[in-house]
Amino acid sequence: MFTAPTDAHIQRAYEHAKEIYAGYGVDTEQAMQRLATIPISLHCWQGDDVGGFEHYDAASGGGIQATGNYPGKATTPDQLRQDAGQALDLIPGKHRFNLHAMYAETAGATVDRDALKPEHFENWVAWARERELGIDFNPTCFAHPKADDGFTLSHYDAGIRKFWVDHCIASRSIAEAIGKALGIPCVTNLWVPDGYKDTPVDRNKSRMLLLESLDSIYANRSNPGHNLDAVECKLFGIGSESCVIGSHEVYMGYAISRNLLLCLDAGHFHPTEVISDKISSVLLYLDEILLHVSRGVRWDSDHVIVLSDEIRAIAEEIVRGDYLERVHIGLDFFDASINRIAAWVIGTRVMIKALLIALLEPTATLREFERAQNFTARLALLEELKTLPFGAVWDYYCAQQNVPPAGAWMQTVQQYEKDVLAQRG
Ligand code: RNT
Ligand code: ZN
Repeated sequence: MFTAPTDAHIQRAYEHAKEIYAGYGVDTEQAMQRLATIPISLHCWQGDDVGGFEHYDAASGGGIQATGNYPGKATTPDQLRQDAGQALDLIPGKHRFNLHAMYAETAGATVDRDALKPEHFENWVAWARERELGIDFNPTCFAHPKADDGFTLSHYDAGIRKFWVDHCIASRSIAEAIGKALGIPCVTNLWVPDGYKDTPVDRNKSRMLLLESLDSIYANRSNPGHNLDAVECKLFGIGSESCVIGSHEVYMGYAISRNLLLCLDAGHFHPTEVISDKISSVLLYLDEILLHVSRGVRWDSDHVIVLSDEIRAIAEEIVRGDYLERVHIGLDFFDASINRIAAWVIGTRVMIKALLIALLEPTATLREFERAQNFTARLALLEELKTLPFGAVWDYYCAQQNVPPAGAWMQTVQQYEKDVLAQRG
């Protein structure tokens, strides 16, 4: 079923593909070289269904929900690292790992979120250093008793607001320490679930409270060499259908006025709105942005990404706009109904593949057509490009990066499932 093509086969197919692309003026070698420099941030939470290692009796998961019960979920930090390590071994290139505060290691002690310290992430840093990974970070403002009514930074109770402000400040300090230790800046993304299930009468007050909390959190600026701060908006969530306090407009204005990064999550807008169209818009005003690449099916369902038109369009926008240095690419999907390691591998390989396809595009030619208003030629060429043999270049790239090509990686995942996942209680 999942057979590996031979090296000779990969080589032959690549030589053929290289010639075809050269005919379009595209240098496949250059595309692969560029591709190898683009890090993707793998989210730790795909490995355990956004669980974390704390044991709070919390009713609310902040409206984000992994569905499914696939056996073998990681339940300890070591298991999560082992699983993520297996996934990373099957993904070409050097990447990043995205942690949430709820993945702290407190050695059995109860440390509430406002008291978390860099030392609680030491094992993660050691692991990242060993694997040459950058780390990204997120305060966890959900799945906690103090978030059970769905409000955190915009809560009417000043004490609860302070708790979450302190947690976010603690998270930023941890991120700075991590970025400093690794010598690669951490991107710290803030998302809060705050919002109203039913129609509120005072949207303004809640948004003013959020703004006040945010200003306390970001009062001290980070050294950009250690930490970059991003804020993530949302249109609606389960339990916040009528009004999300941190809407797009709230955070767009906030990021611009405070010089922060804006995080665009592919599932956080109206269903026919796409973030591929937003990248060039928001980058008129912001230096850098963060993406949460995800796939909504009918709603913000966080399905594993596939090589869809929109994922390709996101990659094309980044490459065509020459935004690779300004766009941080993070993943944000979670599926508990399939092998979780495969989910990481499939989604991350899709993102890299989409970037490869974008790098193999004869963009200059397309741009000339567009400037000459030759939209017929533009459409014709765009359609022709869709059937060029990028798969052969992809296989060759995987081999070059010492990871299995095509479906061959699934053999490893299936073996790992038998040897490791099936042995977990
Ligand atoms: C929720 C946001 C947020 C989370 C992660 C776990 O709607 O997308 O980014 O998915 O922080
Ligand atoms: Zn997100």
